Amino acid sequence: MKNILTGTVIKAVGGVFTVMSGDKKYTCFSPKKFRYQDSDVLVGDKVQFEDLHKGKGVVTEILPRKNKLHRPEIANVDVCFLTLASEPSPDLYLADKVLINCFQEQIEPIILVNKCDLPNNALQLVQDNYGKIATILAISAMDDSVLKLKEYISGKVVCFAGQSAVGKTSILNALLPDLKGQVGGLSAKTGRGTHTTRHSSLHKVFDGFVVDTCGFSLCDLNGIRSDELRLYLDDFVTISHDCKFTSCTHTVEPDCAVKKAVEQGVLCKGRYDRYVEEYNELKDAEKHQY
Ligand SMILES: Nc1nc2c(ncn2[C@@H]2O[C@H](COP(=O)(O)OP(=O)(O)O)[C@@H](O)[C@H]2O)c(=O)[nH]1
Ligand SMILES: [Mg+2]
Ligand SMILES: [Zn+2]
Repeated sequence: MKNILTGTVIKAVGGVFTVMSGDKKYTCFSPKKFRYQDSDVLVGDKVQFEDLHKGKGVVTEILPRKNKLHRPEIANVDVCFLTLASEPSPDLYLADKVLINCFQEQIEPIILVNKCDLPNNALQLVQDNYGKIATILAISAMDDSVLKLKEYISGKVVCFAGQSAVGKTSILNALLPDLKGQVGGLSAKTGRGTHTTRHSSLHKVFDGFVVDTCGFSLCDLNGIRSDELRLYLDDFVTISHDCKFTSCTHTVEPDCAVKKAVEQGVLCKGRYDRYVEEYNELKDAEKHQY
């Protein structure tokens, strides 16, 4: 009788996969057939594997993926910690893009306002802009407020996103003291282990997994058309049921509930203005395509 187990791929180097099942790690190989499909085993994959002996195994099946990020190449991301701080001041255009991509990939965004040990004027700004569409946590990588992240990591696969120098690597190091001990900390430049591998891995934290490389592909808008951008903004979608036209882009149309909400101060004006800018940018790009 074969002993088939289920686990999560936490590391992939040169065709050798580390699979975590319960609290045990297995060194697994994947049969050649997976390599010729576009479905080679990825970090984050939930797989079935045959337990051979002495912690070795062979992958027998890749379970269906919920999503797949390209940079880093990771499957099944559940949560994104979008990290902001008052210094450097928040790039809300970037934050908008990350939130749109999260919505598209079915990733739950949690906004971390980091560096709250310092005087902080970012929290209010972030609440005004995103309070209706994401959970916002005030933290500092320098104290034990990172423990607040426990309930959001537990049982999930979590990646970080956000602009440079907001403290992503510092928070990771606070969550991963073992990793710090093992590899001398993560490089501030790349967010990767300083002398381990070039590949992204999952690290067990609080009964969940954290990706050690920032989710760069969440930072660009790819393949979203101007006329569907509005569908990725949850707060706009809710309000838009009262727009006169169901296809209202909330820009030039009359009787637009979104524009009305902005005038009444119900919807953040900055957020709306950025939407119009992003909408026009996408529209311009589409014009140049044909
Ligand atoms: N005061 C304070 N400084 C922080 C905090 N988190 C990060 N930093 C500092 O901010 C700088 C950038 O941090 P880093 O983790 O490299 O940011 P990353 O580029 O987002 O990975 C470093 O000098 C950190 O020491 C924090 O919570 N409080
Ligand atoms: Mg970093
Ligand atoms: Zn409208």
